[in-house]
Amino acid sequence: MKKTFTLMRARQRDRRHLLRGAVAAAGSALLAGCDRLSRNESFVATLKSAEHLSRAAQKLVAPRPAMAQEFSPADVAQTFRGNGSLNPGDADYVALRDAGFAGYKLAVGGLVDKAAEFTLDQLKAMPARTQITRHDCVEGWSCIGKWKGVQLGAILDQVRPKPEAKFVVFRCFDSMDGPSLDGHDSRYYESIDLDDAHHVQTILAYELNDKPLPISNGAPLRCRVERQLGYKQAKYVRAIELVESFAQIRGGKGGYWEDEGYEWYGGI
Ligand SMILES: Nc1nc2c(c(=O)[nH]1)N[C@H]1C(S)=C(S)[C@@H](COP(=O)(O)O)O[C@H]1N2
Ligand SMILES: [Mo]
Repeated sequence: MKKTFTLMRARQRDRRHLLRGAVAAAGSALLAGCDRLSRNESFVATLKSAEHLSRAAQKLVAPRPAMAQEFSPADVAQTFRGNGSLNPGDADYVALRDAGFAGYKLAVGGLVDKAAEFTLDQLKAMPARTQITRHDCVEGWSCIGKWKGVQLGAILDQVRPKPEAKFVVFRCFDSMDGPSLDGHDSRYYESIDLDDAHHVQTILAYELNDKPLPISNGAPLRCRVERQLGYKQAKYVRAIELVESFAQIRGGKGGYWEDEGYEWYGGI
């Protein structure tokens, strides 16, 4: 048992090394833009293999309180690429968007002592965190952006999750099969555990590169959970729900892409 454990740890260390090596080899100049890294095949391959690092493995190689790397303003890409939904056509979203998101409210509920709603102004009045980080999409591209938002932990402190709450589920506006006429729910959703929810770099961002979050990047509010891959970064967040398990939600795997076969823990 001990031997297997050590071997496993050594392999995981190698993998992390590979990933770090590929990033270092790409050089910080190359990191400044999107797409450029995707031309580096070994980087893409290691990125894809990183998706399979289990949560336990990631905990071994880097304890979760560890910070994701933060970059300098010079590293920020001119334009942050958009991916997945870029402008939801769902009626409730369109109505909010057309009113400049003035009527937006983030609903936070589920297994909490004190369910609450937050307007954008209320969220912006809370202490803000700004961070320059690299977004890594499994499709093989990366992009560095400067995000500003409120820590998810601060919101949780206000609603007070019940002891049995284990996960935070993000409910998004955008239907992945297009707006539904028959009640079929294909809206994007995601989930993270409470460790990641309380991580200092886990924020609900309302600004990207010193401007209001663009629609293509998830306006008015999107999650940044910096130690995980792109698909975990829920855009167009409509509501947050504290749950004990996500087995009863949709496909039961904890997220739109997870239901399609992606790993629930998209660690990098
Ligand atoms: N609501 C929602 N969130 C989403 C997606 C989406 O289609 N809808 N795509 C995910 C994927 S795969 C990526 S890579 C990032 C893209 O974020 P960006 O558009 O800001 O680049 O958002 C993630 N979050
Ligand atoms: Mo992605």
